[in-house]
Parts: sequence; structure tokens; C-alpha cells
Amino acid sequence: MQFHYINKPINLSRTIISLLILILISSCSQKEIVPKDLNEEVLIPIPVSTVSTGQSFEITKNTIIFSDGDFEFVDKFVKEVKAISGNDIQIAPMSSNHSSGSIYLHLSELSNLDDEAYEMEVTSDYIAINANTEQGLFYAIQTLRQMMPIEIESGKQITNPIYIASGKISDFPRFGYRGAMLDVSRHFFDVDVVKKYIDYITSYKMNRLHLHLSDDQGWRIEIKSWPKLTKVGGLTQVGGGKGGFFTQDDYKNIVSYAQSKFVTIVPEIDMPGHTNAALVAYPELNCNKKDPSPKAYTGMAVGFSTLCTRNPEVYTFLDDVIKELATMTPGEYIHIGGDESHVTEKDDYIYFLNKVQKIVSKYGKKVLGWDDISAAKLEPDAIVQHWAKKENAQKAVEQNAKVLMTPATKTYLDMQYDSTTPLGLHWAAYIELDSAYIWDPATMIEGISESQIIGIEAPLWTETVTNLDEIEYMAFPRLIGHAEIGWSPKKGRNWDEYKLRLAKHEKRLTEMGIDFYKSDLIPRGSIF
Ligand code: TNX
Repeated sequence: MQFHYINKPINLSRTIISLLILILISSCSQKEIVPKDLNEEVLIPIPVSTVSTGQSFEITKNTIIFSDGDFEFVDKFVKEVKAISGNDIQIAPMSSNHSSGSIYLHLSELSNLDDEAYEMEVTSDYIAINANTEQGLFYAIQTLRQMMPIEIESGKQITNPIYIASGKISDFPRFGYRGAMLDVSRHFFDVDVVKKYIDYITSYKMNRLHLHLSDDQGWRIEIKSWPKLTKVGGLTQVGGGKGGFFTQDDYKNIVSYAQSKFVTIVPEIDMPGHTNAALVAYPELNCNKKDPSPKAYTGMAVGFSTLCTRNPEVYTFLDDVIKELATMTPGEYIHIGGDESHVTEKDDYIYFLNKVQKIVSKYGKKVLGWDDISAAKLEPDAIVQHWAKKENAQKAVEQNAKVLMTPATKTYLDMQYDSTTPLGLHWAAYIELDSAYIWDPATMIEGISESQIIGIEAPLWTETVTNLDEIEYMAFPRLIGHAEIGWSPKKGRNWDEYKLRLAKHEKRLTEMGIDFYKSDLIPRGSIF
């Protein structure tokens, strides 16, 4: 007893220390919730709906991703998280054993979700993503990436914890066709550049890449039954460089890479004009009396070449080309060009288009063509790509065809931003960032409304564009505005809000290593 009393003061201080330790332990185990506002996140394209709950989810080394499937893009995301945070987060099959602090990727069968739609709920305890398709999950991950620190783009290590803003996102696209086009004919770009472009467009939820594979300056796709197309016609480009071409294996490689990112490749063989490279390789397909034996062309003019539309051999040739191309192309469209055939007589042009459309249908594909093709009788499921004359697009819808919107004055990425832009052309317009963004596909052409439009595409013609840096400079940031026009609802989209979002997003573009155009219209300074 005595002993007890003697020690009493010591016991008291021990009790106090123990209490302090207890308080400390309990405050540590009760996770501190860092406030974050989902509405402050810089998301492009802007989701259909976001509701912030003001808290956040922390991605830690204990985070597990429970997934309804084994998805390549999830593995890639996990690698990216590891690169920046050092956290080796685990992926596990979906199970009923929920563990606190996890991410759930559900392939659901929710009747309210479109194929490309997703829903995401972020709480301080979990992130739950629902989509009916793998593609929907892929888009959710693209959104989640934009909610991550920008270093996710470069893989640079960070020391701060990763907090994801809490709330609910519900998202789906406005249009099914959200595309970009790359002209690999005027200048050739190899498989790696094309893949990089696919990476870029898919970060913004685009799902089509149209490849302009042939033109006067170069034929870029190997056709085994007509080998000189690439062996002769592939070896030139604008300015006289060595050109190049995709072997069929290269092309298949691009197609499957694109598929892994839910992109459909839309291959274009431009005809009957824009065919000088093919005519150099096979002069028997030519019957232009003014230019009986065409030479390789390295200039930038258009509208001077034509296939000999009344020569039956031309259709044997095209049957072979389209057959080989259709076999390598899982996507539904073959693009037949059809633009600027200025040296083809009108009757011959129509005769030609009727025959070519039938060949495309015979190989199970749908016809896509520049709006000039509406001069002909269109196949029932043909799509017309509006670029120049609104009358052409109107003629197409009169024939019940649907329209792909690519007005040159708004979407052409080869147009200069202003008169000082070192690259590009300006025959359609100078297109600053505001002009590229302030338009709407459904109100652009009288008589053509939303239901007649399959979507939008941003073409990059490359007469003046020679490498990836230059591609980036002309495409960014206009391209991501087009991605938003294709995905996000028309209501609520406005330039004054978008330019502030873009101002913040520029940091991410820099981190992505993109050499983009820094427009004076975008506010920059400490708050951005
Ligand atoms: C028009 S748009 C073209 C292309 C050129 C482009 C340059 C279209 C269908 N034809 O052949 O490359 O202008 O801006």
C-alpha cells in the first residue's frame, strides 16, 4: 500500500502521458480529410454533370483497384501512379470484400448508361466507377487522370500525397463520331508519330482517327497487288523529302494500337482527283491529254490530277485497293475522298462515284467522302464530310445521308492562328482559339440539325507541317476544344469559361511535353 502511495505522483504523470499518446494515436488513425472542390478540377471535355461534396479521396500504397476485368489501360494507369508516387497499388478482381480506401471499376448493365458513358462517385473512402462497356471505363480513367497531379503526364516523382476531389460525375458524349484527321500524304509521318497522336486524342475522349493515305504528293499504304503505288508513289512528299509509307504490317499495328484505345481508324484513298502519286506509279490509269506522263509532284497545288474514269482498268485497280484496305480495316468506313476533282468532267465524276461506292459496299464497308460527293447519288448509308460548301451538305441530307462536320473555317488545324503564325495556310480563315471554339455543329448550316450529324472531326493537312513538334503546334490547343464540342453538351459551353479552364490546363499540356501555341487570348499569370 505504502508503495502505492509513494508512487502516486509518478502514476499520475504516467496516466497523463498515456492519455496524450491515446489522443495522438486516435487522431492519426482517424484519417484527416482534405477538402477539395470537384468543380475546381480542370476537366476537358467538361463532363455532363459534376456535383462536388467538398472532400477528397487519397490514393495511397494501400489503395486496391477492384476491377470487373483485366484491362490494359488500368495497368497503364497503375504504372503511372507508381511512377509519380512510388506507390505500388494493387489490382484485384472485383470481390465482395470491400476494403476501405479502394477504387472499384464496375462493368455494369445500367439501362441509363450509353455505350461510352460512365459514372464516377468519389468519397473519402472509395472511388466507384460504373460503365456498361470497357470503353466507358476507359473514359472514366481519362477523367480521373485529369483529376490527378499534372506530373501523371510526365512521370516526374512527387512528394505530396495524391488527393482526388470528391463528388459525383455523370458523363456521356453528345456525338458518336469524335475525330481527328492526319494527312500523312503531303508529309509522311511514321507509326510512332501516329501512335502519339492517338495517345493525344484519346486523352480527350476522341474515338476516330481518319488517315489521309493518298494524295498527289505520295501514296502511303502498301497494296500488295499494285506494289509500285508505294515503291514509286510513296517516295516523295511536299518539298522533295524522301516520303515513306506504311507496310500492311505497319498499318495493322496502328489499327490494333488504336483499337486498344477505342479508336477506329478511318482510311482514306482520295479519288478520282488528288491521285498524281498513283498515276506516276501506274500511268495507264491516267488519260489526261495535257499531262500524259505525270511526274512526281512535290508542290502544294490541288485539283490537277484525275484517274481515267472511263477506263475499266481503273475499277480493277480500285477493286484491288479497296479489297486489301477493307480486309485490314475493322472499322465500318472507307473514305473515298472525292474533293477538288477539278479536272474530272462532271459526268465522269458522277459515273466514277457511282462505281466506287458500289465497290466499297461490296466489301462490306460504308462510304465516307468529302461533301463534293453529294453531286452523285449516294449509297443509303453514306456519310458526307462537310468541309466547304454548305449547299453540298444540304444536298447530302436531301438524300437522307448523315453529315460529319468539319467546317474548314472552324476545324481545320492547318489554318494559321493569325497572320504571324509561322506554319499553315489561310485560304479558309485565320482561326484563333476563340473562333475554333465558338461554333456549334447543329446550328452551322441551315436545314441540318443534330440528328442528321454523326459528329465532328478536326483535320490536320500537312503541306506546311513536317514533324511532331509542328503537328503539336498547329493542333494544340485547338484540337482539345474540338474534342469538347464533340463530347460535351451544347448548353453551358461558353468561351469565357472555357478560356479560364484552358489557361489552367496549359500546365498539363506543358507536362505532357506538347509544344502548343500560346495564344494571347488565354490569361496567364500567378493565379493560373
Ligand atoms: C483543301 S479540305 C483540301 C486539301 C488541302 C487543304 C489545305 C479538302 C477536302 N481538300 O487537299 O490539303 O485544303 O488546307
